[in-house]
Amino acid sequence: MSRDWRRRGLKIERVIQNSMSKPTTYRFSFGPWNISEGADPFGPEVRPAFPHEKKYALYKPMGFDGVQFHDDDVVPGIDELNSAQISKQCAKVKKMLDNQGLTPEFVAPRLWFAPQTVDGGYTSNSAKDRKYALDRTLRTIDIAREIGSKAVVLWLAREGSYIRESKNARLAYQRILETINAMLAHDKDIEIWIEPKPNEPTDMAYVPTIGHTVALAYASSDPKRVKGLIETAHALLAGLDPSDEMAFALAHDKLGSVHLNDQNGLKYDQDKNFGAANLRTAYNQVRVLEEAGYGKKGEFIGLDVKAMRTQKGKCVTSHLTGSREIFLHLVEKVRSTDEKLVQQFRDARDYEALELYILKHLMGIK
Ligand code: 3MF
Ligand code: MG
Repeated sequence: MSRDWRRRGLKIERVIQNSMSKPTTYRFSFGPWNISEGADPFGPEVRPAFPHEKKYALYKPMGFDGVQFHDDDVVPGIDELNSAQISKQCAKVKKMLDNQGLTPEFVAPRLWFAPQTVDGGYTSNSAKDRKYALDRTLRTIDIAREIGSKAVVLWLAREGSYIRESKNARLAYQRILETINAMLAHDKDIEIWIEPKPNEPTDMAYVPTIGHTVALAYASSDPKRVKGLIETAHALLAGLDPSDEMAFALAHDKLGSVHLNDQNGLKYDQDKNFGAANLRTAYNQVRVLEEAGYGKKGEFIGLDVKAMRTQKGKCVTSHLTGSREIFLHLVEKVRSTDEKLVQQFRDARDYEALELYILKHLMGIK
């Protein structure tokens, strides 16, 4: 184990050196749900509907190359269709992606809408509902393969509890692990990226942080194929620093993707524009990604940002292009950070001077 860690340490140093020599060209992705009509739990849509199929033509002109899907974004009405019908729809989506020159980054089973998932899928107390969740997940893997995607994302929305006494938490972890192993056995190439979130819609989720995700990965039957997807807002809701969460995943070679956005304090999941609540936290996320060479193996910079309800338009996209723009500006800020100076301040343990330097650098003050 300790030798393994030494090797990993050396590898991290090599990655740091590599990433300094060849700048990464970042590729961006988002899911069609990011372009919404503005409904929230307190009111209906405020903008005219924009058809799902038309959204894909917007990606490239907006500077995005990757599409994130839910299973029913690819195959609407999935529960009513047989496997031949599902395959036919997948072929149609694949052709559309090929025509547009887009990459399907991942497919995620939407296990929080159907009546069978009211109390969770994999961790439901009902064997019948657990079977529904597993069947739908295995079908999601098939869909991912058919449209040419190498990963399935598990946002474990309702795998948690509203009251602690309602489920056996130890059994719940076992059931999540069994599901992961069944997925790995179903397909020998697919990667599983777990997206942790501490709460909402449940009171407490069973996989709230990247630490839980990484533990599940190592406990699984094929740890190399189980990784995490870190969302800024989810880490902040857990009271953690998103850049440290990313660094932890990267140290284990387990950052499959990211959902960059922002969050203003401990409240509902806001999915604000990247950098909108805390520019310094955003800078540090970019710094960690850049330093690790994230993106060099084709990983995407995924965004999960919500358009403001107040925004007018038939199809609103400026929250996405704006977040992408801020990310790229922060890449420049990271690349122009005087790392020699940072090292001098570290050596002298003068963190007051280091902090002032970083703040002035972010403000563009020499
Ligand atoms: C939930 C989320 C979701 C997931 C998406 C993919 C709306 O808080 O962040 O985005 O990322 O459903 O599983
Ligand atoms: Mg998300």
